[in-house]
Amino acid sequence: MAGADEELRTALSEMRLVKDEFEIADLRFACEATARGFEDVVRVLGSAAPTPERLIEGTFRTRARVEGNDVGYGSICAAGPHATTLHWVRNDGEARPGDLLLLDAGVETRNLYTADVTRTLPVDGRFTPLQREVYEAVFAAQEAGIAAVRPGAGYRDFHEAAQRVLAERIAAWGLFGRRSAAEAFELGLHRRWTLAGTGHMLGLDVHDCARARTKTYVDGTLEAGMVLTVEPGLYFQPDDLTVPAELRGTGVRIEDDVLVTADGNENLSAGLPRRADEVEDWMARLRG
Ligand SMILES: [Mn+2]
Repeated sequence: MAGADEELRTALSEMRLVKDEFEIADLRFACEATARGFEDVVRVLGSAAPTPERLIEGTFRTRARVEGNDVGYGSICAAGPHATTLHWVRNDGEARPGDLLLLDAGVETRNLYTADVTRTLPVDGRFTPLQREVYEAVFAAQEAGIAAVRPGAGYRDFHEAAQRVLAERIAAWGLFGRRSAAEAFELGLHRRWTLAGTGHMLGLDVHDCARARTKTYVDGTLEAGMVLTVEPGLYFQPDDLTVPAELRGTGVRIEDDVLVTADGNENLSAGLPRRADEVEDWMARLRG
C-alpha cells in the first residue's frame, strides 16, 4: 500500500502544476492582501526606530489573519546581516536606520492558497549607494528571470537566466579575480553568494507540487496556468573574507509570484514596487 500512497501523492502533485481559474483568482487575492501587509510593515518602520523584527512579524501576521487564514509560512523578517541567513525566522533582532530589511512573507487565503513575496527595503527609506548597487544587480537578475517565464520554455530557463546576470555583476565587481563571468558561471563560483535556486511552484503549498516527478517539474516545460516564484538573491555573509568589508552582512532578495499566460507571463505581485526608485517613492508616500 505504501507504493500506492506514494503514487497518489505524485499524481496529486502533478495535477496541481496547472492552476484553474478559481485557483488563479485566489492566488491573485493572496498577492493583493500580501501587498497590503507589506504596506503595514512600511508604516511601522516609519514610526518606530529601531523597529523590532518581532513587531514586523506581528504586523504582517495581523493582516494575514484579518484578510486571509494566516501566513502561508513563517515570515522572514531579516534586518541587516540577518538577511544573509536564507531562512531567518527567529525574528528577534532590530531593524535600524541605515540597514536593509529583507521581508519574505505571504498571506494564505481562507481557501489555503498562499502568496510568497520578498522585498528588500531600506529601513530609513533610502538605499545607500552600495545597497543600491547590490539591489540593482538582483533586480536585473529578476527581470531576466521573469522574461524567461513563458509557455514552452524549460522550467530551468528562468533560473539560468537570472543566475547568469548575477554572475556577470559579481564578475564586474571583481569578486571572481581574473576569471570571466562565463568561466565562473560554468564552475558555479557565483553560487557562493546566490545560495539558492531561483524559484519554485506556488499554490496550496508554498513549495507546491513538491512530489511531482523530476521529468514533469524540474526537467519539464512551462505551461499556461502554472504559477511560480522568481526570487534571485545575493547574500554576503558577515564573516566572508573573500568580499570587500563593505559588502559583508548585506543580503538582498526580490521575489514575485508569476503566472504563465498563453503568450508570456503576468506578475501577480506587481502591486508592490520593485525598482529601487519606486521602492523609495512608495515608502515615502506611505510614511506621509
Ligand atoms: Mn519562495
